Amino acid sequence: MKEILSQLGIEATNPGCYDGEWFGSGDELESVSPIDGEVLATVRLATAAEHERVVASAVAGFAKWRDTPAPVRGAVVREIGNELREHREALGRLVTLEMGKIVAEGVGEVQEMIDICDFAVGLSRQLYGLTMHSERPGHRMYEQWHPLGPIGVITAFNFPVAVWSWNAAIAAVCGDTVIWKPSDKTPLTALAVTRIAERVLESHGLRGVMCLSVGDIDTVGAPMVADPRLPLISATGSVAMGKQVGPAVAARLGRSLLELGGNNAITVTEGANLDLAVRAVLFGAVGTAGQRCTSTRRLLVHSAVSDELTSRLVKAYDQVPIGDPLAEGTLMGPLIDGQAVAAYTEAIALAKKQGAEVLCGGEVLDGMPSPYYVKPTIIRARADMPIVKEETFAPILYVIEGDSVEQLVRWQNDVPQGLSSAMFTQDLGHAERFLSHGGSDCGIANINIGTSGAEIGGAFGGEKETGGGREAGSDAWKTYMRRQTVTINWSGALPLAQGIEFSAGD
Ligand code: UN1
Repeated sequence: MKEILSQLGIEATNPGCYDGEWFGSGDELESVSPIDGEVLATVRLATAAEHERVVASAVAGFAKWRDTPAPVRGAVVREIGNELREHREALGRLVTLEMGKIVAEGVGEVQEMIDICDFAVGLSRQLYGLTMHSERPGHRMYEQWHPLGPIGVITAFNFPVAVWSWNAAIAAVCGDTVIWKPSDKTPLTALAVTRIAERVLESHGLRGVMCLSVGDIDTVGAPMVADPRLPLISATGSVAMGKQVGPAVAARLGRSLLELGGNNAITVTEGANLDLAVRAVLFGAVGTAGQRCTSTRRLLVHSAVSDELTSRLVKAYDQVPIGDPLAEGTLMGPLIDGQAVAAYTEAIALAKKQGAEVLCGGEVLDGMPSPYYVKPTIIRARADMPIVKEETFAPILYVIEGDSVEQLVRWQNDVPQGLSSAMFTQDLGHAERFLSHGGSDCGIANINIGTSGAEIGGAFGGEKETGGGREAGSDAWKTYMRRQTVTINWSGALPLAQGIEFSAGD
């Protein structure tokens, strides 16, 4: 543990702010590993004045960064990607230490960072605008994309490093500077990432481009959200958090990019390949201990295959190795903290009260190095039970049986969230219906692939209470830029659009 921390430049006590220099003199925040409850290190939080200094640096940094050519910005991001390659294993293990996901997933998360850096480097030469044909003679129209400004990035504990990179790598090539407020449950991974970026930024003499402000809601979160100098706030977390951030940013007519909760379902039709379905459900529902926003929370299964699929899943669940996420072979580590364990237990109790039946799991494990290890749980439920409409950030899977694919897809959509969805089927008609306008209402819809583990090349995000934001690939970059429509008149006359005549005198 000590070795990983020192390799990544983490000391016993660390300043929580970075703007080109490190500082931080506020309260001390302990980072506790969910693996064994040990304190890994502490961080001195930003005071109000220190947060203000970070914002001022990001504002000043923006004025220079926006004038750096985009491909040159891309070259800086390439170097950050290369630094991440160097530190892939160590950073992945720190993610495991601080967050509790297994090493394969910790390292996989760092791989997502590397991937988005590669994507951003290419993007830096492709920030294309359209040209339009003007209705007026001797006029040219086009649109161009300008950097937007310093942006605020609020991230959650469950993807403590990748979500920053989806925002920061894209923002950087777009010419924006970033202020990062990480989750107070995972500050060390944020420090480690910032130290990695620092080496590159410093070698180019760049200040205020990728900044960090670790602090609480009152000192950092709320001021950031209310700050008119930050034209975009990108926030990942719970629906409850989004319902605070969204209206607060809107109140100043700012732009927000929200990535909130999911209540993702896998629908399995008659004749589906159940071997694939079992593996996808297992990864989606048990992977990351059910703490992805894309985790599979509902299994909507056709009655013709329900018994077989359920019994195969129960068998697979019983064989999941639960324990130290750093150890090879472990598939499920601990939940993040006691609050998460309480949410797990409460959801199961509520489900039982609503008439659901626990098929396996449902218990907190005794005798583990911390009280945060639980059993992955399968619950037979009905679509009309209120509990199945809620996102509980834990490895709980509700199995709901139905008699027609139409009914299953209706149930899939009948929840407040709309992030990820999947159908397992060999029937082209069912697959196409699922992907049609009246099919899945989610931001992500997969066929014969589970709900989690999306690639960075697509735009990531979802609808309804998931918040509507899109980040990472495709044209998600447009949210990070300011679109400008340009019309140039080289005709020597002044014809008005829509054929309006408006002249006086001559
Ligand atoms: C999240 O849980 O906040 O698709 C993000 C996935 C990952 C990202 C999850 N690429 O599961």
